[in-house]
Amino acid sequence: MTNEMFKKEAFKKSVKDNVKFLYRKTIEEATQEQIFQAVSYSVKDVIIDNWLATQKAYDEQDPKIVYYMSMEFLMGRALGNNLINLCAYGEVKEALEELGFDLNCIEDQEPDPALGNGGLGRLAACFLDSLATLNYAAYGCGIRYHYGMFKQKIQNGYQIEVPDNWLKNGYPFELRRPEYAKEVHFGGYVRVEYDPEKGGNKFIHEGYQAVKAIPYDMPITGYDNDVVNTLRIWDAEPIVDFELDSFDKGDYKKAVEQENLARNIVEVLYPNDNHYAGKELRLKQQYFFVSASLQAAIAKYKKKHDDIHKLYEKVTFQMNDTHPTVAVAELMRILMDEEGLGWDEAWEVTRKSVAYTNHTIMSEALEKWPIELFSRLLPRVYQIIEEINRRFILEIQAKYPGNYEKIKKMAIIYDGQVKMAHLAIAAGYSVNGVARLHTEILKNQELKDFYEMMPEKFNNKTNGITQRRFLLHANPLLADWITEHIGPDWVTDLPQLKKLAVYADDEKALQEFMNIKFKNKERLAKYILEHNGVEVDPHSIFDVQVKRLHEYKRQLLNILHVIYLYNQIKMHPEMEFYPRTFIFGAKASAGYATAKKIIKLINSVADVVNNDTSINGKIKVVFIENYRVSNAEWIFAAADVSEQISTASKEASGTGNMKFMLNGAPTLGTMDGANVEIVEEVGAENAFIFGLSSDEVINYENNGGYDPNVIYNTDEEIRQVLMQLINGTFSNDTELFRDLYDSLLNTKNTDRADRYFILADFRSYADAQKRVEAAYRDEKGWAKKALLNTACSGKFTSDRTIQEYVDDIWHLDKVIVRKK
Ligand code: GPV
Repeated sequence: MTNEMFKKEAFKKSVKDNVKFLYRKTIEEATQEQIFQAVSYSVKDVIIDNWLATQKAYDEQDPKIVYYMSMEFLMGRALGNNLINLCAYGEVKEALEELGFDLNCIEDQEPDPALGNGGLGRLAACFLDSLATLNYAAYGCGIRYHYGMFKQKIQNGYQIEVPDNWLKNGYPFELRRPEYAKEVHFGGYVRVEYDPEKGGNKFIHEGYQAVKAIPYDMPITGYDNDVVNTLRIWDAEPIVDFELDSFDKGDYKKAVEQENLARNIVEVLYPNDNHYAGKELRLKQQYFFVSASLQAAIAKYKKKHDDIHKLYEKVTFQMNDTHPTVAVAELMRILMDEEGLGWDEAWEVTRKSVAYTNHTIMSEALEKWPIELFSRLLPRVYQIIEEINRRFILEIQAKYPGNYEKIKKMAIIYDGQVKMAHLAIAAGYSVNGVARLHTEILKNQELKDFYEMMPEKFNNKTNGITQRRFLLHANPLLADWITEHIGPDWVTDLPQLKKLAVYADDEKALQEFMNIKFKNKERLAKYILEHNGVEVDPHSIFDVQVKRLHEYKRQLLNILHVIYLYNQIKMHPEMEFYPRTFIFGAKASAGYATAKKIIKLINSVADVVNNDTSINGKIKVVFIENYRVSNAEWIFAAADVSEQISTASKEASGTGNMKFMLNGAPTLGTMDGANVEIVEEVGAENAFIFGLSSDEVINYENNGGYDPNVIYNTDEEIRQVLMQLINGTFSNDTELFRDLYDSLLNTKNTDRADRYFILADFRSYADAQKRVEAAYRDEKGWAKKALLNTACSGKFTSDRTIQEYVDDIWHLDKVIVRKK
């Protein structure tokens, strides 16, 4: 049911009024960007009504609220998504057409808010969409970075990072809320004082630097239910503008420091994915948004409730990885120092209020802060962690008397470091992994000791994605086709897609399904031509790997295999080969040299292969610049093959895998993360699985690795590929890819050769790729596989994931919003 506002004439008038009001221009004079702003304000008008109605409903019904605490929210563009969720996309498109504008182009004016790196941040965004759609009261809590994920340019094959000033023209979908500002304190010292009233000690934090946290709210619209939740991201401002006063008092230095702190703290998102860098500013960011968010949550609770002991009945905090886990100690601090609770009371409330999600087993991602840094920056919070640690060690000792190994492995503070995951697990009432296999590895390997001590906390929540963005908005042709065949309910009930399975042998349906895929491939081909200057043939197989660049994700395996195919075609020009377009898209963390070198290699291989006329265009390699949410939507819709080829055990879940599946691309992958569950849903015959199992990988790792040189010495074709990295085939500089070559064969720069089992899996991968080609030649057979992938993707909606969080962890109440 659409709002009156979206009736064409009313909407057109509203847009015209906004253009006049905002820019003193007529529609004819306005730029596309100005039209985008005007349209967004018209849409925001409607949203604000729903926002108010939602707040009112929450006030009246007093539901339990989840606060999803995350350093990252990779929202993607809001305009199109809001129109989709308000069920007004079609009407607005038509209204704009009548004004002479193309909604797609207007959407394209919006900066892509990239306040996240990759999967973890995008998951947070999908969760907010599902929470609103399922009528649950939720806040996203995060940081309003002035610069989000950098913009990637490719120059001469190298990644160049360009700052992404997403706020440059003002962002229409945010609302500054200065009335909810909070103060956050850093540094200083703790003074202990006897408090006769309490009959105990009082801890007073003094000499700190203060920063003002100002919330900006972004609306999160539910699908067709009038719910509008809030993503609250915090900006920092100096407490006082520069004061001569403090100069006189000799506090000049401090006044300047305080101002700099405010300026620096929210400046930029750390571009690390699955990697901990240990920077002090990062810990400042964490504490900054966690403290502000907790203060706001408690203030909101206290408006309606007077017993702080029962906070957990109405409030729950989900910690998205260890990044916000300082929340455990900060909540203790607020409860004790500000609310006056004793330790045991505060601990009971805290332990019932916080829950933790683990997103990786990669050891380099584990956050461990040096005591020195931590205690200097957050002296009172550190004191509290020491006490939590002391008591936790007593518990370990009580359970395992005399077993000092356990303490060494499980303590929160050990070896001069504060281990954030241990803090989260010791305090949290729930610890979850993000796919079944990942959770099993946590329980049996990485967090085994914790699992044995407190098995009741551990649970799995397999990730999901929102079909509203990744099908309804991303792939309108397929969305319409699905609705024609099974009705529209899949938009909020994705398992309905199963009904498509009856068309798996229906030639007409299969033909239509593949025609849509072809149109989406044409759309992507056009994008690639415009943005990369490379011509690709939509009749070729679109074989796609898009995700962050990381060694464990093995883009290197993919490109080495491309080299191998290229060699085969050159050696046997008569060989049958179905034309293939290998599409890559990936950002590398700015400081991750190996990852950047792999980008260069992909582009160098592309240069050679794409320009070698002797192979008749049978292989094309494309590196899509600046992969992000907005172009991802087009890429998923156009993919034939979904590359999910991480070293088994390393990818906690993956979520791109689900987006490909939803759009009808079979998985070519290892038995890793959620791939396992994808294969379970769609059937092994509709996927292409290869490689070592996670058990095999872990087994090798526990026994010192394996020897890739055996493969190198016995497999001539693999050896040839590796030699080509250092013999000038892809670069005149034979040293350029030497490090990549070395990383595969010797221990020069690492402790283990081929850490990610690329050579071990190479043959098995090449074989799976052969099976892909054979399957694709069978047109009907392939169409059936593609369609069944869509049909079987129902499990992977984030609606399901969120409902599981609600049922097993959060226990929220549904809220109905009715507007007058
Ligand atoms: I830790 N993930 C991420 O994107 N960034 C991180 O810093 C960490 C984890 C990802 C995992 O790598 C994916 O496997 C997973 O699907 C995603 O988090 C969401 O759970």
